[in-house]
Amino acid sequence: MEPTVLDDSNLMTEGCASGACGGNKDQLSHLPEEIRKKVHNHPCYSEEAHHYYARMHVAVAPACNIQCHYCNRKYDCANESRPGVVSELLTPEQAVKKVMTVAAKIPQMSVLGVAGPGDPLANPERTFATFRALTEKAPDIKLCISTNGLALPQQIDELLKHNIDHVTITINCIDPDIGAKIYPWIFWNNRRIRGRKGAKILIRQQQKGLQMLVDKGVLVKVNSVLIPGVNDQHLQEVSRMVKEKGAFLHNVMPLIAEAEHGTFYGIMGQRGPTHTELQTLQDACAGDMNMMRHCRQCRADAVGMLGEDRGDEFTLDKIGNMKIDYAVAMKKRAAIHQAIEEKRRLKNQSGSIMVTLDERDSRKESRPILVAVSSSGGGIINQHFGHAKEFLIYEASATDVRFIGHRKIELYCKGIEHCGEDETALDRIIHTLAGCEVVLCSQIGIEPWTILEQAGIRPDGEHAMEPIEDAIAAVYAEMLAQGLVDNSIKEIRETA
Ligand code: CLF
Ligand code: SF4
Repeated sequence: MEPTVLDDSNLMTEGCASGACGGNKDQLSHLPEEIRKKVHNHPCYSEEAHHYYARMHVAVAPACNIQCHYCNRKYDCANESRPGVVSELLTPEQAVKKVMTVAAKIPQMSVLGVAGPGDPLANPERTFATFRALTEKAPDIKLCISTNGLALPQQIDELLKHNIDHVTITINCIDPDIGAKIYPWIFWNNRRIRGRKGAKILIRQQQKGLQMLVDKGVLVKVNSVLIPGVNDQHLQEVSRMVKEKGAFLHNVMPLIAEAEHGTFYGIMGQRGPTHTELQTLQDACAGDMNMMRHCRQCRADAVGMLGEDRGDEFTLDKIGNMKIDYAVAMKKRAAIHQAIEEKRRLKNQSGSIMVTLDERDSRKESRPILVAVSSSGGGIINQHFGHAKEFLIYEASATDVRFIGHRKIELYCKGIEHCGEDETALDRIIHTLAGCEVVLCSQIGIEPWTILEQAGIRPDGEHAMEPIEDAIAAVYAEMLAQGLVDNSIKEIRETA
């Protein structure tokens, strides 16, 4: 048999911009060993794991038992996806074939989730048939679901039969009056129940399901959609409640509402939150709860590292033509997972960034700044400004460098002929980078360099191929030495 060859391409997060965030710190490092084990290779539950492992969703669940004002059935479940039509609805048999194929071709894929396009538990036969087959055929793949929670309590025994360690419940409110503004109706006991009454039942079921899962030792993540003017003042209370009931991670996601998606909110012009509003709320909740900040609002048929979607490579047509030796593929998969773990172990031993930060502990008078980073993965600054589709946003201060989120942008460089011509795109990028004072990238053209500088954002290509957090710490130290991050300077800017 041919030996398994491990090259770094299997271990890198190429194409996964999100793979760069977080460095070797993990927001869950304070948790007990037994919980850390469960999330160790889950890219959504562990920020560190998403540098290395991929997830996939199979779209086996078309129906839904509630209506959310941010969802149109023709589109992906907005709870767990960015809007976009699910390319192919799959039968459980097709889904299993697709999962096995992806497991062979993307060995880093560690988690299979059912997240739509409707609700997995409103389609229990299809969801559980998929899980049953995969438990048998690919026991090393973690199974995961995301649900609105309405049918959760009565499905928990069935869920537990499939060795499911992770469940996401979308909880947008705990007050039925607010719920009535988000959910026009639910379908319950063969009847459509509208308004406050329906919302009250949904909230009760969500909380009951959450409690039952926690009692059974299942890890629960709560997703909440932040809807300005509807639940923005309420989500901190939601965060406190779900923590009290034992959820261990809270993911506050921005509402995506566009008129062309045909959703109620989209058509009525309900806006989504700004980056600052989202971050402020996440920070406010973080006092009480572990927050997820690396969510990419995946499609219900997403495949690959978070932040990338390789679904097009695995359509039914294409997988039908792929010849795979599963025995060989599964061995290679195991070897790659082992190599990933060794790489993580070595990286976690280094801890160089904290030494640098400890040395700067005394400089408390300086103010924090936001830094945008262009990276194609692997935790390093390795992407040209013009090739970025999103920037990773970090907050640097005298005592810490922390990942706080990502901002999607439109590609600045659209090919050799057009590279550098699109000033409108650059204007929009500058708008998206509001609040950031530095952009770190591997290279940048002179034109965008000049325009960014004019906009008050300092472009920096000096740290190409360096670990992100080390580079940010170095840039911050330099700005500190130059007197650019004094509190007094901020006051002057704010007054101006
Ligand atoms: Fe899928 Fe969700 Fe499981 Fe992850 S997604 S079912 S927990 S495997 Fe992850 Fe995607 Fe965010 Fe969801 S990044 S949208 S949180
Ligand atoms: Fe859409 Fe998901 Fe809400 Fe159902 S639960 S209406 S599929 S967003």
